[in-house]
Amino acid sequence: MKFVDEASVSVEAGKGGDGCLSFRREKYLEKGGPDGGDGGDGGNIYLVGHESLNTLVDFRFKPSYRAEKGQPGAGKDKSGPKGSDMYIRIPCGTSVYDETADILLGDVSKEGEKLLVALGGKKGLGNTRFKSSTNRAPRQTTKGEPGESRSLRLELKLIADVGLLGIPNAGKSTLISRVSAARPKIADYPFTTLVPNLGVVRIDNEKSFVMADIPGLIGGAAEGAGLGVQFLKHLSRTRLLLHLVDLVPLDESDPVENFHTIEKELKKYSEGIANKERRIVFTKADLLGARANDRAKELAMELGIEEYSVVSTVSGSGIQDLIHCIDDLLGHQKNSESSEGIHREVHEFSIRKRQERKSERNKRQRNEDEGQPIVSYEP
Ligand SMILES: Nc1nc2c(ncn2[C@@H]2O[C@H](COP(=O)(O)OP(=O)(O)OP(=O)(O)O)[C@@H](O)[C@H]2O)c(=O)[nH]1
Ligand SMILES: [Mg+2]
Repeated sequence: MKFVDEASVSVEAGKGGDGCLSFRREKYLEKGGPDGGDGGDGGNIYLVGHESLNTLVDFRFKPSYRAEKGQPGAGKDKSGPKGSDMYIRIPCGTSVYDETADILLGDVSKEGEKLLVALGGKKGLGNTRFKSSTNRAPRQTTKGEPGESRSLRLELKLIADVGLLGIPNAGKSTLISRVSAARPKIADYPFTTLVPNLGVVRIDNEKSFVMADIPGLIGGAAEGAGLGVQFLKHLSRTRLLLHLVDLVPLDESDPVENFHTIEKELKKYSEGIANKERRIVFTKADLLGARANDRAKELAMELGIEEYSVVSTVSGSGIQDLIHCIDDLLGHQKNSESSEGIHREVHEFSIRKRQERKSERNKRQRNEDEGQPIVSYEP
């Protein structure tokens, strides 16, 4: 399942209506006073949260929006009607950024929550407004102001209860395909998964949870190595992380080292995510047969952990136990962490990274302009 989770949208609020220049004309009244009405304000643009939506894909087909303009004023002191406000529906959980200024305008997280993204232009004033004791026949009016226009970037973080973590090839996609209807690509080479996958795991008729499979992480992921960092943000709203550790890595790497690599990246990326509750899941037990449990115990001791699961997605061993364990952990967990804080942290991290990349690009550009070789450049 391809999940579109970023979209660029341009919005332009309505222009304000112009003020009117008019004088009263009545029978027996040759020179009536001014009676030009004001224009109407331009329409605003709001984004509104809708629970029934879960993708930003529609914005790929309609990326620009314009609200109605205010109507001009008229004689007889008639004001022009205001332009109607425009409400654009977006999925709950969308973060809205001003793309040019690179600032977060807000998060829309609940059904019906509104976020003003473009303010309608102010109305123009009719000449009635300029009447004074010294000027009884003003010809002055003002024009309606243009509406605010912005380029927005929308980001939808996948809302999953459980996130899967692990190095490439750890068996994340195989696990989600075993326990849910998600059918991601599975293969014995690293970085098979390129986009996150979501799957609904059914426990019984009434209970289910959502699991997210993200691309594998490698050392340096927090600095942008591999596919890591752009997908770690998807874990910011999960309640539980499963850290999958391959008992028998294909590349003969050390499972303990692999475990620490991922943990280190999480800490570097966000304390909030690193502090989330984790369950360690040793995978591919079938490859060790009867020795799997002993090996898992050995590794757990080395890692200093007491609670863990051992599974094989090939034989199915340990899978049902794991699902019930997740159910327990989700059930027992109260909203202990402040997800607000985590979001802010993740957001600040992304901005810092973007700024670093931008200044690096500028530096390179300057070097190229000056015909100088780049002395040191770390991607
Ligand atoms: N024998 C055995 N092989 C497994 C098991 N789980 C996964 N595999 C194999 O391990 C390889 C990698 O599995 P994936 O599920 O693609 O791994 P991943 O963690 O999603 O990898 P990336 O998407 O690259 O990060 C595939 O060849 C799977 O068939 C298991 O329980 N037993
Ligand atoms: Mg995968």
